[in-house]
Amino acid sequence: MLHDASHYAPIGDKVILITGFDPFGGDSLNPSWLVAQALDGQRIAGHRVVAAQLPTVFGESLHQLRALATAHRPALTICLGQAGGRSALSLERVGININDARIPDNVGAQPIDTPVVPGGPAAYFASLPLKAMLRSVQQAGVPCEVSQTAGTFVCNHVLYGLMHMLQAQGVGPAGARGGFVHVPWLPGQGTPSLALRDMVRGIHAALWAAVLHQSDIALGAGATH
Ligand code: PCA
Repeated sequence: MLHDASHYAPIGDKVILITGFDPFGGDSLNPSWLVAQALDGQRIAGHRVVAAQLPTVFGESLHQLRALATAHRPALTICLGQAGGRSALSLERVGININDARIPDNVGAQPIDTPVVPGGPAAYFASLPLKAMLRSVQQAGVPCEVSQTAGTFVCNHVLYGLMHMLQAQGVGPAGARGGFVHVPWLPGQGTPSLALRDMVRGIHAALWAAVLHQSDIALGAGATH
């Protein structure tokens, strides 16, 4: 974990919190954490990046995210996760209020059709300028897409829980924004894959765009299915 006291924000320094997950499902590494680590401490347009690892565990992942948000009060929170089988960085549009685990999480829990937040709304949109981020990542030469589903495992759980914290519970500073990006496998984990340096370059470009665009641009990136 990199969020020790030395990473706490001095007054006036805005924080970008970027998280990655520990390995899950039999993998020995998780590229989302390698990307987050690579960006830790970087300065982006007057913001400082703080990286932290979340466990691939229902419930506990959100407890830790809440503690991080309370400690660092990030202006921007972007959680990263691995999505094996995808070929591009996937900017997630929406988190839904459901846990439906196809495989057990890292403590063996496998919830089926339970809510992330009992009584919560069906879904929350990410509060990120997705199209501006898409353009920025593509201009950096890294494959990128807008995704309409973050699945129903721990990544969707974290995206929904993050947006519930920000939008319903007011955790963090006023105007704090957040969302989620899935990354492909690394070469050696499976096919298709993306090199770590490309993931890092792409996420860096996405963070730049997110900080610089308070509102989004109009750019077609929808899907028919
Ligand atoms: N990916 C999983 C959970 C942890 C991760 O990196 C998911 O997509 O839900």
